[in-house]
Amino acid sequence: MAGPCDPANLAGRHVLVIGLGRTGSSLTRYFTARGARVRVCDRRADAPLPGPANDVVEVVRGADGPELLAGVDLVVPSPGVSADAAILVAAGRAGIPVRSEIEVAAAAIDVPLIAITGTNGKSTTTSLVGDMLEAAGNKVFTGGNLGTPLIDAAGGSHDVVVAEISSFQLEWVESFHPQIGVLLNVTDDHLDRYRDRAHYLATKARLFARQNDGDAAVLNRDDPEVMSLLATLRAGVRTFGSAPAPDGRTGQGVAAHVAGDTIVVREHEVERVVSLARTTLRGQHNRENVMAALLATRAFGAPLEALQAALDGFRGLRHRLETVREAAGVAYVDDSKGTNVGALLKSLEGYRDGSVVLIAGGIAKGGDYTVARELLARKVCQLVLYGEARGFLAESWQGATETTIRERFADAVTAAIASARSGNVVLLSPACASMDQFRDYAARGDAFAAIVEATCDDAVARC
Ligand code: UMA
Repeated sequence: MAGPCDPANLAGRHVLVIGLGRTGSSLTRYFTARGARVRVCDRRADAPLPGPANDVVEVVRGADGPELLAGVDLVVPSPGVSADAAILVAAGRAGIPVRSEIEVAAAAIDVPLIAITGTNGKSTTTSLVGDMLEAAGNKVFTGGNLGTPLIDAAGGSHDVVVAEISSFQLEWVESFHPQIGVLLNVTDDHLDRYRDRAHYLATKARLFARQNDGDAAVLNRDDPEVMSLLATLRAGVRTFGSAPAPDGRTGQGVAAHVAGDTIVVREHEVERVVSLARTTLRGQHNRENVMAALLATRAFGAPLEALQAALDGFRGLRHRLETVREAAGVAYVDDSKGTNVGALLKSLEGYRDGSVVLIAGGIAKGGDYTVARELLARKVCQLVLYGEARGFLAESWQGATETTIRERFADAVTAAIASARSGNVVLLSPACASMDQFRDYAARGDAFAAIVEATCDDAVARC
């Protein structure tokens, strides 16, 4: 039965798109190209226009209230719009279908879709899967929450689509159906938007809801919350973990584990080995990302040699433990994309005890930040807190280590640089969202790099 997003039935429909960010602009292009009339709104009066004015697009800026539902027969919110926004509640009451952008996109994508979610590591894993499938000779669209909206894959000539999927994007899906789904891990995040952790996990689990026994679900065996979904899945399950899988926990007999400097992928009776010797991806969390990528790409049928070559050539992501400068024995590392406490834990684990000057702060995401206290005490010699969450973080981590507090980000970075000694790492791993002082995490990471560059250049010039 054709759903409200069926691309063949869009001509003449009246669609309301909420949000004029990346998602809203791409959706507006997509719908108008298929003959729909679009009203696109944004609560910000200065939101960017989606393109030149024309007859089929009505742009409303400075409003996102229920009055905009008049005459509309489909609503597509941007991921940043919360499900309890008045306009979405009113749409529900009026019986107007609400669908997320990924649902609209998936209805128009007619090649295999690999969807990757989890609290942390999904951008790295998505990029790695994209690179691996390209190395295997495929034309690949790699995007989604990573940056390029999934809807941009519609109508393209790809062999396969690889998408990072956030919980926000899974809020309004009914028939979203990836052939290969990956759930990396679940830790506290976005608890300012979900009732509790169970609600957050249930939202992530919607990734698998439409899968059937011809599909693959890739799960982290070491994460009990991820594994709690096992009984609900219809897809063939493939798991990864730090130790070999005990019998009976791997579904179809396909699993991966770490063995020294290698990953062993066991496919029924056959074991294949992938070397980690040449990869720049460090730390246990990256081993998990690599195992997930290997299982997803093997489920797609990619040959091992191509996967190894892509892994060896993969250089990691911007703002994800990215070393932006090394000077006077100090490394400056931008992990601005680490916007929750789980990401902070994973990043800190990779460093020597007592070596880290940590910059954290921004807007806290809810949840329990005290879980980081013990690791902070061990790894961090100087903690510099900034932004809206500075008081909350200082309280959560009280007594863990020497702490400096600044309101402005730039002042925090300057204080961190001043306190660093040879052998230290100045690490921006904020554990919080950036939007109190920046457009997004990338702008925060760029600001960090710019201050580091200017300060180090200045120091060199003074010598
Ligand atoms: N807006 C309203 N009303 C609201 C809420 C927002 O009008 O109630 C407007 C805002 O004023 C703004 C626009 O909506 O102008 C922005 O929409 P958006 O926040 O959804 O941003 P997009 O530019 O469309 O980016 C989104 C994702 N953003 C979020 O999920 C918050 C991007 O993920 C994603 O890369 C992009 O779609 C393409 O898929 C970013 C992110 O932070 C990286 N994601 C979260 C995360 O990774 O933790 C989930």
